[in-house]
Amino acid sequence: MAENLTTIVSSATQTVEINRDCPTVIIGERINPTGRKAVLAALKEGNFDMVRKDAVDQVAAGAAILDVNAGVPGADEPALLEQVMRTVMEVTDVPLCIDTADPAALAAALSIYEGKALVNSVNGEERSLDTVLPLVKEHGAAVIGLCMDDDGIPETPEKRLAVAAKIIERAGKVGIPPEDVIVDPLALTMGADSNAGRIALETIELVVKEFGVNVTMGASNISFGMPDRKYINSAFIAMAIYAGMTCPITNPLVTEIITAVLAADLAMGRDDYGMRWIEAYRKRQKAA
Ligand code: THG
Repeated sequence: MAENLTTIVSSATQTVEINRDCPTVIIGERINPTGRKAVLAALKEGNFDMVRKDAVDQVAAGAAILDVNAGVPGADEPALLEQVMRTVMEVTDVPLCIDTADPAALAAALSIYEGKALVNSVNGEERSLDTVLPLVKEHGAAVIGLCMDDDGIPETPEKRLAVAAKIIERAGKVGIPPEDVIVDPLALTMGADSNAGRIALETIELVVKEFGVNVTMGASNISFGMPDRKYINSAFIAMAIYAGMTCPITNPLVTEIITAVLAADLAMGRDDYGMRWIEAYRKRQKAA
């Protein structure tokens, strides 16, 4: 069993610690035109009101980090990502998770960021390792490593573990320590493969046992195409926390999800005297 590693990410004014002894760190997913049509439409019109609202609301609901994605087809992604990040940083103080597949956008984003960012993401493809890891090292950031490589997304937990091992090793070669690599086992859609959830959960267990690194996941991918997704997502997120996931990328505005995370932390002994649970309960009472 590997030692539990701690990942630190920060903004100019806040530091977030990610570790299996700490409460689960929620990375708010909502600032993402790829996943959300309304955000896409607003950004296409140069309207950042929704970005501001999603930033403020997610932090109020319990996000400790905000994922920021500006993937608008046809747009100048480096410029747009910078603009979206500046907008978010004007209205919140939390650290950011820079979500882009464009190396130029990543470089631009890192160069304006104050603090230790979380880069989303690198994967096991040679091209990705060669372009992303040096940028992560240069800026002293942390990075999410996706369990996929030039052959695609492996079908078995063992093969996904092997991709995680490769990413951690290659990160080490450029001077990025394992605590700065957060592994994403990749949650695929259960609608396409009924084993998708189990494979992700088993991958988490293997990765934690072998490397002790922190683990993230776009946990809501699992329920695409299913009705009543929030119930699936909340059950799955609690199971993934038990398996060792420490920082899910999810939507904290969904009551079922945030309560599942808080309940899982309570059950895992990460909420002394249930203070966080009670505080969240009071907040819901007040809002009702
Ligand atoms: N791993 C990592 N990063 C990721 C993902 C992952 N980043 C993107 C994605 N997956 C996680 N982010 C989102 C963002 C928004 C939504 C889902 C995942 C979302 N989807 C609406 C839905 O599911 O109903 C779309 C509806 C709409 O169009 O508004 O909100 O796996 N490392």
